[in-house]
Amino acid sequence: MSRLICVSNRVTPPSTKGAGSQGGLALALGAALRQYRGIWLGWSGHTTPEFTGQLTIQRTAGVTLATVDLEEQDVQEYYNGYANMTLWPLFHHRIDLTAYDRSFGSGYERVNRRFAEVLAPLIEPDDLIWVHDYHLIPLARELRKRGVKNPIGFFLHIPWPARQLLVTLPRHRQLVESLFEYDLVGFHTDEWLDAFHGYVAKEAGGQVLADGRVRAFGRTIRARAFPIGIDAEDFAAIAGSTTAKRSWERMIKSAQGRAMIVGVDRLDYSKGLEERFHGYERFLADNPDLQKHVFLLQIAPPTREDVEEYQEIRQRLEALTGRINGVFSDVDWAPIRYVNHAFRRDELAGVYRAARVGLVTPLRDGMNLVAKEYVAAQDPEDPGVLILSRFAGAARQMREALIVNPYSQEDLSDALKQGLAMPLEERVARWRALMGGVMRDDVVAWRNSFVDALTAVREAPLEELEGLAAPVEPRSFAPDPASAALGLPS
Ligand code: GDG
Repeated sequence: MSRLICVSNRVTPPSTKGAGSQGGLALALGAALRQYRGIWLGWSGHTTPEFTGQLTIQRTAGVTLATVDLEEQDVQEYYNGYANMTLWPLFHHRIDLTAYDRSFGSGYERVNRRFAEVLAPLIEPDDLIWVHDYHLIPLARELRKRGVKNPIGFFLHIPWPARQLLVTLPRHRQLVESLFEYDLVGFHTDEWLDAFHGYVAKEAGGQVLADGRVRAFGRTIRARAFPIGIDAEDFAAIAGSTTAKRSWERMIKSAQGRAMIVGVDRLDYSKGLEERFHGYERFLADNPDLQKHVFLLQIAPPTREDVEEYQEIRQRLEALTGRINGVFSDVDWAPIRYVNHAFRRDELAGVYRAARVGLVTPLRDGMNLVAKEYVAAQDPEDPGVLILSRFAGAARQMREALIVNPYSQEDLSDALKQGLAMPLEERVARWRALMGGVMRDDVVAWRNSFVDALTAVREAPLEELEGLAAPVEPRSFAPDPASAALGLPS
């Protein structure tokens, strides 16, 4: 078996089970790499006055974690800047929040060079290299410049944007061109893949071939959808732990017979929290008889607190929670419990299990792992109902959820009413179908399918395949529903 070298902005030791809101990527990758031989490289989270490229090495369960410190300016320009103020909002279709500063772009390039500088000497001829997420798109180009010939794959954990929005990015061509230094590029869903194809065919003048290859900028790569899953077995085990049971009991006791609706999200504007609260408010107003029989528990640990938009959304949510609670509360009941800190994973599992409804309503989300965790934590005899935004990648797989348009308060209100009233038989039938998918398409299946596809690159280099497949032109591109929601032409 080849050694697998993973690179992502941050790394998390695979055994981490406790509190934290590291986010989906770090958790999933930690699980994917458990019991795997390889190296996982990333930023340490610390700064140093001057970049030295000195690696801190930690060995755990077969995986070598290698971390490097960055300079303060790197963190400002690459992480807070280009990654979180440019690419994140743009790829989530929030061009109103996107910063287009040149200094961010040059910091991003510099840090990608720095990652390549420290990584290149570690690479052995048989290694497979797997780069993760929008922080590191140009990394393969920098590695190729340093003579690395190994298969290199890239996985994007967030959506690929509609080309009409991507072109607002200065140097968008260079960014996409650098993706063509990879051998394999993966997305969560066909929808994000279609959007990528759209850019390639219509903006870059490239070709999308019938067998999954994509040709542009004088290079041919493979691009495919690899839907990520959770570590379902592990999560089910966590859900059965003593801590999870205690947390479940605590929730049931404090609910006092009321039905709990739960939301768990990093505090991020892409997660649709304000729209969710407005939808819930609408539900309360539409259903006065149900008001005191329900409550919403929203867990929203803050992230990226150095970025202004994240401070602002926190303030807005606090104000909104205060207003809704002020209007609807009684002396013995408040409609929203809003919690701003992270829980341990096992506690979270107990909270999910105690909730009659899991409310997952992002405005745009690569996949969304909370939806899958909610399902995995349910009691098979008395499962809750998942309400899921159609704009989460997960909606492509989790068809048995109640699928909603999170922009519509009425849609949310109707789905809450339907979910809370759903008979046991229907809840069980929907849950069984959802749980089958969560167990089958788990994080190990995701890792295996990506690594197999990357291994195949070595076995059948792309040059040898040249000319085997005819271009599929013109390709019909499925309209991106999020673009449609924004009124964009498809
Ligand atoms: C990115 C993409 C894609 C949340 N609060 C707590 C906590 N969490 C954990 C959840 C879940 C994770 O954070 C969030 O994962 P998501 O997938 O929902 O979202 P992102 O962080 O935005 O992840 C996303 C993912 O990458 C993987 O590719 O699905 O679309 O945006 O695991 O449980 N964990 C703990 N306490 C909390 O309070 N312990």
